[in-house]
Amino acid sequence: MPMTKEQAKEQLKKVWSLPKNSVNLGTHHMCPGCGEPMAYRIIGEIIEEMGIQENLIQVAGIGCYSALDVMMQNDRINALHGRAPSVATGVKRMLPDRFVITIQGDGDLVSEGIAEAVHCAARGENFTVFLLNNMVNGETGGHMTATTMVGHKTKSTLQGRDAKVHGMPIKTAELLAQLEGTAYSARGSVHSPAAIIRTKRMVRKALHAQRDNLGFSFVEILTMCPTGWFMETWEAPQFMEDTMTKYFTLGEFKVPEAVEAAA
Ligand SMILES: Cc1ncc(C[n+]2csc(CCOP(=O)(O)OP(=O)(O)O)c2C)c(N)n1
Ligand code: SF4
Ligand SMILES: [Mg+2]
Repeated sequence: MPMTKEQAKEQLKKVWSLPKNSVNLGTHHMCPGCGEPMAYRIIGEIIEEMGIQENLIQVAGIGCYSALDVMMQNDRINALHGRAPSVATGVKRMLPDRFVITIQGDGDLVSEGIAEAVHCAARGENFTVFLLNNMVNGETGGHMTATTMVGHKTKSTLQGRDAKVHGMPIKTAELLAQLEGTAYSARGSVHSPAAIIRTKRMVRKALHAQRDNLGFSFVEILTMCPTGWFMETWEAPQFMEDTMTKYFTLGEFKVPEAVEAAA
């Protein structure tokens, strides 16, 4: 049965009601069609749902998304490019009763800082890393990162990434799932309502894993960067559906029973 006008109004109210206590996304300065604000909103909604914003320390990476950090209603430390997981290790070890998260881009975490994430996962550090993967160094002009797909055009690969010259991209969620200290590893996306709902579940499970001291938890979130991809805003989600998610498969790569039970 089609929705009544009243039901549609109620649905829209829900869509437009932003989390109030955890993240204030009222206005921001990102490009139209950027996926990063949606990723922040998802993280903020779960922080709010768990009521942990006053007991959470975010270690921030450096990228376009850094402009959104000031809108997070939680304590925050800015780390050097790629070094957030090491800073988070120190914070969590000193303050084990706090929730500790990092939010990092692919240029930050994968190109420059993959060693940090790998060692933290191997050690089973009990915090949560969120990777916003848009396949470019967005903030510095849209050049290739270690996650750029083969054939994808960026400012430094105008003919598309060439595997012979640039090597193959890194699939971070699969990589970190291999390590014994990793409790949870998954990849979500913000390119469609269904993907957003699924990603929210992943973010919840990752933070529940941390709450229950299960070890390192990780969620990679694919985000649109129409500016860096030389695309119109409306083309980017379709590109993700047709191409990007075919290479970067969405799903969970490590979910021990304890995490499943905790969520
Ligand atoms: C050690 C170091 N190297 C390089 C930079 C320059 N830099 C700042 S932001 C950035 C790009 C970040 O890209 P990403 O993490 O993917 O985030 P996005 O902008 O795509 O959201 C780079 C290379 C830096 N600040 N510090
Ligand atoms: S350059 Fe890309 S990542 Fe940066 S704000 Fe614009 S769309 Fe978002
Ligand atoms: Mg990026």
